[in-house]
Amino acid sequence: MERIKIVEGGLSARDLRVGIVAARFNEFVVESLVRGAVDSFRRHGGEDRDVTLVRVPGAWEIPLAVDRLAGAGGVDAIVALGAVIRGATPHFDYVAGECAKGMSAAGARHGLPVAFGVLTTDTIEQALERAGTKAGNKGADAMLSVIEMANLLRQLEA
Ligand code: INI
Repeated sequence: MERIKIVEGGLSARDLRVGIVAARFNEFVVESLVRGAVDSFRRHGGEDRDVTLVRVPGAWEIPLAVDRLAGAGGVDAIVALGAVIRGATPHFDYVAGECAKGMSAAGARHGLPVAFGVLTTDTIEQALERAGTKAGNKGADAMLSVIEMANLLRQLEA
């Protein structure tokens, strides 16, 4: 193992520029995710002036905004935040599925780390648990994953 070259990204947000694309739908939940993501960025050494927050109506609209933001070239990584909560109709499956597929395609198209911080839950309670209560804050987790990935990509380019 000593001879294996290990490449991994660190968790310092110093000198990183990040975009946050956040849905307004289920705003009560999503705002907690946004707060968690920003807090995580600051705690890891990031500066507020290096954060661009883009708001969109709902999770369905996230991929297009991620694509444009990534294409504009001003950020090193993007965190997508939303909450899709299952209702009585199949609407959930379309919104959650297209949101996930679209944002992963946008990340791949532009070679940029994009974190999937979109909650997909059966109930509002499950969403709240993941937005800063019992099960942590998935916005903070998503931010950590893009910090690591952005640093990893820098190392792989060097
Ligand atoms: N958008 C969400 O972000 N979460 C949801 O739970 C949701 N539900 O359940 O309908 C939702 N719908 C709106 C959708 O994202 C679009 O904004 C809308 O369809 C207009 O294009």
